[in-house]
Amino acid sequence: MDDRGHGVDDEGPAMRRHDRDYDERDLEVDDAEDHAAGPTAVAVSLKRSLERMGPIRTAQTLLRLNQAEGFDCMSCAWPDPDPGHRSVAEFCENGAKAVAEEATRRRATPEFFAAHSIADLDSHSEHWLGRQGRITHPMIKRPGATHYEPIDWDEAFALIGAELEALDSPDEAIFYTSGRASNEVAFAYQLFARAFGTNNLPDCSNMCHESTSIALQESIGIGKASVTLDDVYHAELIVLQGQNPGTNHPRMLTALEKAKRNGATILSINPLREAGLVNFRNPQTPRGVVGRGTDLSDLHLPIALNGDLALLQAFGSLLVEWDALDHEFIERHTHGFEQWRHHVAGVDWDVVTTATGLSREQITEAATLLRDSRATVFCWAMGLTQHRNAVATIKEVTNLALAQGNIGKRGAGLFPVRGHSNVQGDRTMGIWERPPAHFLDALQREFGFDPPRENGFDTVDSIRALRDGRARFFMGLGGNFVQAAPDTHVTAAAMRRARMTVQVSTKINRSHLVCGETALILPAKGRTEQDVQASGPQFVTVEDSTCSVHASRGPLPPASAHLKSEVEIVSRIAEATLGDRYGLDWKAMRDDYGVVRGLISRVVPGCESYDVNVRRPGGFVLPHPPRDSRSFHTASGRAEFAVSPIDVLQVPAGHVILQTLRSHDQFNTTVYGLSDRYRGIEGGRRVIFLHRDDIAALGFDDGDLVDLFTRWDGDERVRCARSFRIVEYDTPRGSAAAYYPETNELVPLDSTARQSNCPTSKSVVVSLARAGERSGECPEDSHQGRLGSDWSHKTCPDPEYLS
Ligand SMILES: Nc1nc2c(c(=O)[nH]1)N[C@H]1C(S)=C(S)[C@@H](COP(=O)(O)OP(=O)(O)OC[C@H]3O[C@@H](n4cnc5c(=O)[nH]c(N)nc54)[C@H](O)[C@@H]3O)O[C@H]1N2
Ligand SMILES: Nc1nc2c(c(=O)[nH]1)N[C@H]1C(S)=C(S)[C@@H](COP(=O)(O)OP(=O)(O)OC[C@H]3O[C@@H](n4cnc5c(=O)[nH]c(N)nc54)[C@H](O)[C@@H]3O)O[C@H]1N2
Ligand SMILES: [Mo]
Repeated sequence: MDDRGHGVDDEGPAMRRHDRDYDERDLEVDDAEDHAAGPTAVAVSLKRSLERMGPIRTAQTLLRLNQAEGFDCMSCAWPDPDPGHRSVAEFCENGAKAVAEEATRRRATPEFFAAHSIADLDSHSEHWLGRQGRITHPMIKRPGATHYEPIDWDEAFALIGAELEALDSPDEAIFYTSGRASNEVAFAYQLFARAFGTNNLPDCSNMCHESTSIALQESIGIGKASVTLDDVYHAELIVLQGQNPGTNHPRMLTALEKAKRNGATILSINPLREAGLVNFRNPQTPRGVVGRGTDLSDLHLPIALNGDLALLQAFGSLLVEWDALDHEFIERHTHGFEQWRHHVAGVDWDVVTTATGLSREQITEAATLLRDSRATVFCWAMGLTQHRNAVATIKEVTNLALAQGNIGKRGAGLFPVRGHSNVQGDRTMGIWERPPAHFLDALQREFGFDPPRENGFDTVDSIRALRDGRARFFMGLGGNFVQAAPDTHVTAAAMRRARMTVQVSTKINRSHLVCGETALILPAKGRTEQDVQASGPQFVTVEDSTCSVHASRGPLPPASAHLKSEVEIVSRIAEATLGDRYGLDWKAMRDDYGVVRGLISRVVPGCESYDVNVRRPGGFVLPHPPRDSRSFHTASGRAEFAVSPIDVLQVPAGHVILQTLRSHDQFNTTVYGLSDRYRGIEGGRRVIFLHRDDIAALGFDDGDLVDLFTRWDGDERVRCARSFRIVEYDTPRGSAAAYYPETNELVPLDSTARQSNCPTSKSVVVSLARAGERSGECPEDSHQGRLGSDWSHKTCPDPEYLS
């Protein structure tokens, strides 16, 4: 173990023995599990933590995770119980894995970068890259160089400042954010971008809950959840639609268990019968350890991919027919009800049953649950947001909530469950390519400069701009843009056209290897680490899915003495670019984050006395007019019913719809390991889940190796992803699934949700061919080289899954 920045292999001889690229032929398929968590989850958490962090760091981190005086888990945006009601271990298996990933004792040092060329690194999988440990020094790839080499921080900042100043227009620069960034750095970053002169502030939200934000903003006047955790506990009915809580928000299962004990009914709507929807064995209760746990879903609708809009309209028609409506709420608070009633009353049941793959009886049974509930919470995530018709679908969820008065009352509401731990806070702080006028006005009042008023580039538009040479500078505040974005080859080629790319990161990822002419890696302190600045120890703040804002303080010494905090990095870049333009005092901001919080309190609505409120145990809750007082800041001053035609995704014969989703052993593009335990997949990731009859109809057998192809109307290019093993699975006919990011190649850049421009990662129309049979069909074939080199079969083993 060595924290001073030397490349140390803490995984010991076992790891070294198996440190070869992994062979997907070792992949094992077993039955899917019928419950989530249980003792195995605890065992896996501890095993991973001890392996990566050792016993002392494990204790130092896990006992402070999500505690009032501790640090906020970076794995998801699930809210914490009130300070008095947290358990000693207020974390989940995947939270523990996220902490272990960051607090690992391994280090990627300058010696490591000297020993591995960029091309060599690019030949490895995301999993292997992540295993090389924390980056210890700022690094640069100079034009034409084959390797990264260390660079002085001061020189790095000066280079970036000079590059930015040399652009023809500020709009040639792109400032991306991943949703882990704290409120303090997010505020400083957007202030810098706007003082520099651009609204090009895309973020991961553009690929995530953007459809939600747009839909809710238009329907109820604010793009955020209208519930608190207490509402989940007191709901009569909880609808879980397009979400896999057992893997992606495991602490939600504890809340669902509590709701069930209070008498709630759960309706799950998902093509897959995910383990976390079926049964939860809470490892903190005797029943969860030795008993059979708590059954969660009372009714499961195995809907076909993209069928939700049709389903929700059918629900609406039945509620109207049964007069299961809250007429008083509709009368007092809404607009457009009659048009909606008329529209859903005319719903075509043939279309509904075709689009959903469900029978009229199944749908009617589910609708009775809505009818009989006086307080319903609607939860959703990527299964609803990443489709062409996503915005319409989410407005339809809202229609149902409005029709039954399920907003602004206890136990009821709309609950988009966010992904990244602070993605919601980043938006609140102004990370937004389409900032509202009032936010820009507030910036102008506070700082006295004219912020740019035109909308900037979102994620997809940023790729287009880089591709077309309209942008030349890319900075990523966290994240892994190249691997998270759609249409991998198009994105990679676009990024390679940049004159300079700058990545603020903790670990090596693909976006360091697919980069601009000059590329910088600026290593940052993470959430788990102490942050001491000129005025003393600092903390940062974050906002969860339920608008609750609180502080986070890292317990560990930083991974290397050369790391800087994100606030320091951003403020130093700002200084190097703007000097003291507009009198912005960047030094004061980084010396004391309280100064940034002072600015936030004067600019961001709802954040008055910010620095005081966030210091309270548990923090404070931001205002939400529909939740707090049933007021709706829309154009009409009322909540809006929306009328949307049902559009059903047409799938040509010989094709299926593919959704690209997460395994139980990854955080987005960070692949922790190769175990998707709940779905019975061990030791590999290149699988495609298909219904038994689809496998036969397409002429294959379970276990066959296939290549996946997709063609997009807009261009004639065939996209392909090679070598996926067919796994027979309990998914509806015509609905397939495979892991992200291996399949991002297949998501066409121009295939996005209407209005929100979110890539349609959950509805890609694909055809299959026996592996190698249709070779040479794709201009850039992922088999011969994904991003220029051959890594498609390779991933690094996790020692525990071998032997
Ligand atoms: N451990 C872990 N935690 C995470 C993440 C992670 O990668 N790992 N990622 C974080 C982030 S950024 C996010 S956004 C969230 C993501 O959380 P989720 O949205 O749960 O993530 P996905 O794996 O994309 O799962 C989508 C779910 O929707 C279902 N689904 C897909 N298409 C449809 C459809 O058309 N209709 C319906 N009804 N269901 C559908 C899928 O079967 C799957 O269960 O999790 C966050 N938390
Ligand atoms: N096909 C397909 N594509 C998708 C999705 C999908 O479901 N299907 N989901 C989309 C969604 S919901 C999202 S949110 C995006 C995710 O997009 P991103 O947020 O861009 O990607 P991540 O994989 O979360 O980013 C991981 C990287 O963040 C860096 N990092 C980790 N911690 C820190 C930190 O504390 N500070 C800094 N500076 N860096 C850190 C690490 O270097 C790591 O490599 O992907 C989207 N892409
Ligand atoms: Mo996300």
